[in-house]
Amino acid sequence: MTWGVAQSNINMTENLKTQDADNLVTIANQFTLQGKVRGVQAFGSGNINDTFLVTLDSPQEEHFVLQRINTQVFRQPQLIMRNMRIFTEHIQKRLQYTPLSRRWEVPHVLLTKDAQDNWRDSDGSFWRAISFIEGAQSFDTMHDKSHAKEIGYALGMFHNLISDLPPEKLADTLEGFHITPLYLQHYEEVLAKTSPRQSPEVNYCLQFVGDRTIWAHVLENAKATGKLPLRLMHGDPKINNVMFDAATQQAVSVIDLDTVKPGLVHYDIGDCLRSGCNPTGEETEQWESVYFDTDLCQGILQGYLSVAKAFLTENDYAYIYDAIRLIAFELGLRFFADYLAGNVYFKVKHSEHNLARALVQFKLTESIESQETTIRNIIQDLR
Ligand code: GN1
Ligand code: MG
Repeated sequence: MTWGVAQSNINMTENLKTQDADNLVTIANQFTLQGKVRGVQAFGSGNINDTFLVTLDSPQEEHFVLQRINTQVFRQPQLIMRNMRIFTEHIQKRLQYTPLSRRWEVPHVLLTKDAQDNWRDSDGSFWRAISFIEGAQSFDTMHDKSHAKEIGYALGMFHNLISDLPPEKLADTLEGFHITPLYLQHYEEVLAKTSPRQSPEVNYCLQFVGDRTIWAHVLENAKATGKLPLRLMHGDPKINNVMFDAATQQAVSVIDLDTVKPGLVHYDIGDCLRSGCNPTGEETEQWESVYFDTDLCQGILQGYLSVAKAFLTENDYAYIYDAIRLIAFELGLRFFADYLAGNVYFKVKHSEHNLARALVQFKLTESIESQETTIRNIIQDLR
């Protein structure tokens, strides 16, 4: 799946029951300040929130993105909106004073007719609207090395543009997010309450996690001992959250900004690489053929460092390999724990979906581990 209207075959309100579609139009209308809503369609492939693309008949604004925030996950959705307004305004100002020589866009929050940044429907659902990056699209898997460099550039540019905003200006919108020891603790609690159906796949996962519990503290230890500083991060810079200009094929935006908050840039570097260097994609069912492509890794890091070198320290480089390995492992652990818990966090299409996703990430972790020297050399050569 891709984000971007250029590629999608828009059949207005397709897949939505008539009543839902009417409701969605009513909700979209709250955020429509000019023109009329022509249609609302399900959009994207997010695992947490529900996302829709609204099409307007206004020449000034053709589309916007409408989302229902999953408040089981984001308990204080108003903090997301506050954060988003703070950092998007910060970036806009920076770009105004020091314009870039190429296209770069930052999605912005759209207000309701009452100038609010969210709207609660009669069920209490939390709705918000974000501007749409027109003439752009995203991809679930990497095409080639130049695509990889652009992905890296986009993450570096995103980090660069928020690097002078003090981390404490933003709230923690999702406590424990990317704190691997807390995911381990949760996993152990879930395990204590369940007796998973035995299978070679489940046993593989149990063993895989068990063998890595001590090492899994690596980034949190580095944070606690001051080796890695708290900075602002994106939180979810996976490959399909980078938008590409449909004509130039250059990266033009990083979207999905709900988890921009204080953290480690290493979580982002790890997440970007674990998603970008897995040529089969994270939803593949062929988990046995999953591998980590070091050529794409070189491309992403080259693109990233072309923008991020300015703010990285010696220690930052020293932990990049661990970050790549850890975030792949951590996502596998999160999927596996959710499978054991009965699929309560990530949306699933079938009951074994999270197990399949966990196997993909663990296989990827194995591939990263088996290429440690190559990956460390790539990092060393780019410094
Ligand atoms: C979730 O909802 P989505 O797809 O943007 C998750 C990320 C995972 C990702 C894996 C808040 O993101 O951490 O990396 O799934 N987001 C949250 O695809 O947990
Ligand atoms: Mg996300």
